[in-house]
Amino acid sequence: SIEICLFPPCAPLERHMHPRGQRCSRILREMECSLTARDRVGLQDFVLLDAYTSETAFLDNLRKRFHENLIYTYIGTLLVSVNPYKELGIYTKKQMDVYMGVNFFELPPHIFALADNVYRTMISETNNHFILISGESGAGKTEASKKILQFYAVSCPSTRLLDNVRDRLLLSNPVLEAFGNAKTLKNDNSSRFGKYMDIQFDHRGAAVGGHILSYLLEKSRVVHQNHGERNFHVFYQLVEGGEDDLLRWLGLQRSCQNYRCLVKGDCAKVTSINDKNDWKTVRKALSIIEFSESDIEHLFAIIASVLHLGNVQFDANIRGYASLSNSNELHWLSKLLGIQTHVLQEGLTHRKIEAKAEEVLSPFTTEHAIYARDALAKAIYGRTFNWLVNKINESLANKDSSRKTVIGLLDIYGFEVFHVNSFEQFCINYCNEKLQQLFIQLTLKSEQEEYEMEGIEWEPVPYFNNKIICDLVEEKHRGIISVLDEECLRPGEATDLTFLEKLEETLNGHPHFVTHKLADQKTRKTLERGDFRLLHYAGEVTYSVKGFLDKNNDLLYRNIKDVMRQSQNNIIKLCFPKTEPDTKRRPETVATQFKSSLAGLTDILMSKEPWYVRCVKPNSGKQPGRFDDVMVRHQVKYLGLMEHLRVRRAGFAYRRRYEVFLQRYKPLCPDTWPNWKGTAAEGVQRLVKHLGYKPDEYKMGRTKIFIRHPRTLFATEDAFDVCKHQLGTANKTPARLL
Ligand code: AD9
Ligand code: MG
Repeated sequence: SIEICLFPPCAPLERHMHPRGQRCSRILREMECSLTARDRVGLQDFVLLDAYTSETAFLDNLRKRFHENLIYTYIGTLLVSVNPYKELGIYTKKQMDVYMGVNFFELPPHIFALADNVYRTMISETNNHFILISGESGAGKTEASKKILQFYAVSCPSTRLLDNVRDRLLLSNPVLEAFGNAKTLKNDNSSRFGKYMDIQFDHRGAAVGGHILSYLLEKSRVVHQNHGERNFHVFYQLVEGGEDDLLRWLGLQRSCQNYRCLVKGDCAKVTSINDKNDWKTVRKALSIIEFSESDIEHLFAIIASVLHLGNVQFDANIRGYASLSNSNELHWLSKLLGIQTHVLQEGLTHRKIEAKAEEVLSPFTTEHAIYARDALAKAIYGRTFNWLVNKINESLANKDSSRKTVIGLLDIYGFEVFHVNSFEQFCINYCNEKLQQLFIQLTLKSEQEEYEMEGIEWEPVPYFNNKIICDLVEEKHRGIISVLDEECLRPGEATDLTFLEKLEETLNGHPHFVTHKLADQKTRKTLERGDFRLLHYAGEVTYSVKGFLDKNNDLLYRNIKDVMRQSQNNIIKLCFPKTEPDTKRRPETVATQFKSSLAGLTDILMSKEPWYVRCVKPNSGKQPGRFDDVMVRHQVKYLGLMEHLRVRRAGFAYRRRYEVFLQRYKPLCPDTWPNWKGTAAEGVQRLVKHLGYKPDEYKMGRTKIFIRHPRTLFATEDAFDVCKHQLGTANKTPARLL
């Protein structure tokens, strides 16, 4: 079988293929082989693409590589990754070793190369970095972030003490995925929360701690799942994998079919998921992250109580009010939450209202009771999730106060469009708009700065700026969130439909907003009356306004909170503290909280050096080997990859620090080989003169050489290939060969 040559001195731009197990013999003839391979496996850096403005050429290169199982390609230092939907065996310890400490462009593109480069830059420049991983749902963001973390876990220096930190960092993943990921129609392991993780390193480069920030968990999934989707993994894991004794203690039966909130989407079993094994992993991880046995018990009790709560049903009594149909669930809820039965029962069927100076109990209708039950289930789960993140953070916290540098990993839910889209998709897609905006600001800004800093003339590249869509969502007074919040302030009067009307009034004529009423005749046919459509950077999404007000308010009746405060369950006690902020003051709405947390995230990221992984989904069927041209072309467009490439190529395809360039190519010139005594810039000047670079082919910046065309570099590389071979066999002054 054939493998790509990984022999270090082999051509760094494109490795040739040779029989597995055979070492590269580095003979001249192989240069031809290398060139054919280049043809077959495509270019590993789009910057080297001659037809760099052609989307078709871009796509051809990506496809060619994909079919050779080469899922990674660079645009300069940006990594494009195409989800292979199969195991490629490229993440082994051996592969990690290959990439450790090797120059970025020396080896074929890989997520490990990026991780290694970020790490080494952080060490050498002692500054903070972040890796922004983006792409639509199912494109491979979470997998990429896990690979990066695994790479650091293996490659960073470690001691026995640090091994603990390393294990906890790694094991926080299965735990958070169990509680925060779920099967959706787009992805069997879809992240339903946003995650930003700082990995902290000490001055020796050892990973000494970490911190996780989580963003808006899609809580509604606890009580409702669309057809073909599941609740959060942890529920299925517990029911399928929990030990008999544990299930007995929790009052659970070993069948997901018994729990209403697990079967709404009618797909409790997923072939790609082994809930039983995953349970074992999570169970073990919790112990290693140092959750106490009592915390673990209380945590399991909460998961079980959400399942029981989902089975609570109500009947209407003769006066039409809700009463519990069955006392069995109540019994278990009471036991697991440590709340007296009658208190729980009252909380689930009544609300307290203030009438004059008194508080009176007002019974719920069944419909109201179901609403309150679901709100409680969501609140319990959502707050427990936050508790979990805090607890993991405690365990990852580094006690030592010495100066640390960090690498932040951002893995957020990807852009998603379903048949019906609601408030959750609105928030998720808004988040993706914000990240795209950040990407645009940072890439264009940094590129411009680089040219300026190096004193190189720069030509701006036109691109679509999605700021207009971010503003449409978040602008004060006239943005969608503002209008929504205003409607939420009119309880009793406002409805989802009045919200839509307000939107129509405020946003009439906006180029990225359309509704049935505002649309032209042709578009109108594609919209329902209760819909609004946003023209996102990544495509059109039609949102149904149904539920927007409720979900944005996310209200939990005060008396049910009081009930929860009586709980003997330690976690619930912390989640429903006695001294919750003033209940009279209106809490911030969900969308507004999300907006502020994203603004906070932007600030965090802006203070660090950015790196990018752009993930591409090759087909919508989760199939290996299928590259859907239309779908990929669309992503290449909206991810702004062509613009990014154009910006990178604006004038110069390739740039390298003088020291690095000289170090690599110095054998090509008798003046610089074996050692150059002057400055690196002078050495490079001497070198390129010797190589016969024409004046318009390159520019000397302050710290880097900029090369206009890839072919110049190819020629240098080819010369270098020959020279290395000659050096290896004859040890002669290589320059004679030129
Ligand atoms: V979402 O926005 O959270 O819904 P992600 O995170 O972008 O989405 P994820 O990383 O979960 O997608 O990848 C989806 C699935 O694709 C994984 O469960 C794997 O089965 C598959 N995948 C992704 N990347 C790779 C890879 N590098 N190698 C093999 C992969 N399989
Ligand atoms: Mg994910």
